[in-house]
Amino acid sequence: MPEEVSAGPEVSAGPDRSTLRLALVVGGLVLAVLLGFGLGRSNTDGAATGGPSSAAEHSDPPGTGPHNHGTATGTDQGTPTEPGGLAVSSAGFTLAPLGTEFAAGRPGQLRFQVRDVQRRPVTRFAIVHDKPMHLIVVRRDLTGYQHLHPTMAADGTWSVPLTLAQPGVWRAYADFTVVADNGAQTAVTLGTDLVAPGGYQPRPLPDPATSTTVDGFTVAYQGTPQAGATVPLTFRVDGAGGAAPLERYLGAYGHLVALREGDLGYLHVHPEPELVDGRVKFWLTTPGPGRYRLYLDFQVGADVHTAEFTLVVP
Ligand SMILES: [Cu+2]
Repeated sequence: MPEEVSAGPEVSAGPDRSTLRLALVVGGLVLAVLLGFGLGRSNTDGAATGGPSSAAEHSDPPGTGPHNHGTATGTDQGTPTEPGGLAVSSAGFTLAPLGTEFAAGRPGQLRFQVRDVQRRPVTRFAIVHDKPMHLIVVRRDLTGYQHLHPTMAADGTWSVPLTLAQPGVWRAYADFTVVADNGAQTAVTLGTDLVAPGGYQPRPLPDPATSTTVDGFTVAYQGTPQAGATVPLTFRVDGAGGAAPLERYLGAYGHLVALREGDLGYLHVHPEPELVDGRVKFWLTTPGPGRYRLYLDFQVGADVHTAEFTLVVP
């Protein structure tokens, strides 16, 4: 009896302790599950998107979201507005140039691969704006802009003739969309430096303007970019006799690239496929205050011209 009595409190205390233990165990499990879920989710995000800077775009299933050259969309999902092209490796893909040195002013050949996490060259790319690969090259002072379309060999090696006109350090951006075995598409812009040895004479960025002339055309834009926002920009192109007869180029009536001074971040631009009131319309995401250089490619009479603007975002 004493044992039972003494056992009584033990027994009555027993359930409390085991309840407590159970609670701790269950709580621990819940915590572990939550933690695992969180880790799993962030891993998935990292694998699918290459980091927070590009989450929105890469989560867009093919054809469902507006395409954006660069990385993230900033319009509808409240997503990050960070520029692309700042890294040689992102979203599990690495830009691997086969040679980065060019003789200034002499025709050369840029060759590169896009490699996956297993270092295998990627060979499946989606056609975006009429091309599977868009290559932008510009000197680090934002001069010498070129927009090229390399061709890919069966082994995944891309090549394109390239001349770096002046000595200096140049930036090359590979803007592409990889197609995975399951059909999932990942849009990435990777960047790498190229060099042309010699005396580098950097040029100051031209003054800001919303109008410029190129090859006899006057190009002007309307729109007020704001830090951290996506806003419309519309461009009008005039020739000698008024509005120039714009032709489709890369699936739209123009192709716009915007680069940030300082780090040469590659901004996100969404083109509208059709003219709007005779104007070429884009949605531009500017990540923050600063100076930017805009490059508008447009085609008239089967020739492509590039109008450049300096933009200051207060
Ligand atoms: Cu292109």
